[in-house]
Amino acid sequence: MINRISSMKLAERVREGHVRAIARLITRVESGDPEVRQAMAELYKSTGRAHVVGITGVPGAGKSTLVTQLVLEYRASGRTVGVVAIDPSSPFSGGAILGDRIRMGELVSDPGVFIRSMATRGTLGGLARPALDAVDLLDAGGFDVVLIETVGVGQDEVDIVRAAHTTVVVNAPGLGDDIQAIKAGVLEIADIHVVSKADRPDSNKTIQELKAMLMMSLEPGEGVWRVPVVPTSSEKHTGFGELMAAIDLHAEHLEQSGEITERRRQIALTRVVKVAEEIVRDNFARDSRSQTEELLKKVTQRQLDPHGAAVTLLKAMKETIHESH
Ligand SMILES: Nc1nc2c(ncn2[C@@H]2O[C@H](COP(=O)(O)OP(=O)(O)OP(=O)(O)O)[C@@H](O)[C@H]2O)c(=O)[nH]1
Ligand SMILES: [Mg+2]
Repeated sequence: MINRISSMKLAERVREGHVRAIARLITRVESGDPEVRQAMAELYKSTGRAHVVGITGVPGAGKSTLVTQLVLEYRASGRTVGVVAIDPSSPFSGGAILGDRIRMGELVSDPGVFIRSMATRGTLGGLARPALDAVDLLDAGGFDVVLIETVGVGQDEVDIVRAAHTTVVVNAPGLGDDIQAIKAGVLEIADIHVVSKADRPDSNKTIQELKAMLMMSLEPGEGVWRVPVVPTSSEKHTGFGELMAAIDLHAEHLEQSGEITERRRQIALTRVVKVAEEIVRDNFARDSRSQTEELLKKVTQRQLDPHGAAVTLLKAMKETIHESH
């Protein structure tokens, strides 16, 4: 392309808070553009300021609706908000996506809000890297809070919320008898539970069940975070202020207890491992070298065990991984 602006130049603009530059770099990150890596590495130095909130729950739990309402709360409190939504049900791409379409209209024209929907299909490798790169871009761009919406199904999606400071699990009433969070394996990663659609008569049952469940897993002791259950309703416009307050309280708890250090370490670990996994998977996928085929044949014929083959391949890979990967 003629006169294509470099990613480094765009990174500079991101740091100055230009949202167009954020949008363009997210697109490059999504397309796996190798030129963007150096810019992302540079930008990473300017991250670490935003409070990152992961919002997860089963399909249809009410996540997108909740995110929209929460964005409005943050704006009313004077904070800027970036949203990265991994929204498979979204009929849109790269734009506004969330539940409450009419109120979304207000948000789209607000420079204190940036919303990006990311594709779940057609991306090379996993979702985690582009999604977390997008979070970095919003963080470096000066957004106070970054919300990540993902469906709580699948390892990649769970790993994305693991890279958040505060994780909110959304539970909807009437989606089955069991607590969905347990089924989806996200009960224990919740810092805050939301029972959405609290205008529905069956929501009380869900609230009670969740509270009972949390009582059982309660750790004794002072200074331990007590996972709250926050009912919300977008119909009645209730609970979103309480949810924002609970997130703020959790952020405060992390700081005051010193847990933030361990949380940051955990986030760093998740991210490094995710990228390493992706690099390895990528290399395997594109590696048609005869050595791979040779090794696979040996494994099939029981001349070599899978572990031995993996170690051999990883050693060989070391030579071919580029910085810009
Ligand atoms: N009654 C009621 N319905 C709600 C509420 N919040 C969301 N809904 C409805 O629940 C359905 C799912 O809402 P979404 O916000 O799209 O849920 P989601 O979790 O983002 O869904 P996916 O992204 O597809 O996983 C929609 O039909 C919403 O209108 C609420 O507070 N009360
Ligand atoms: Mg959604």
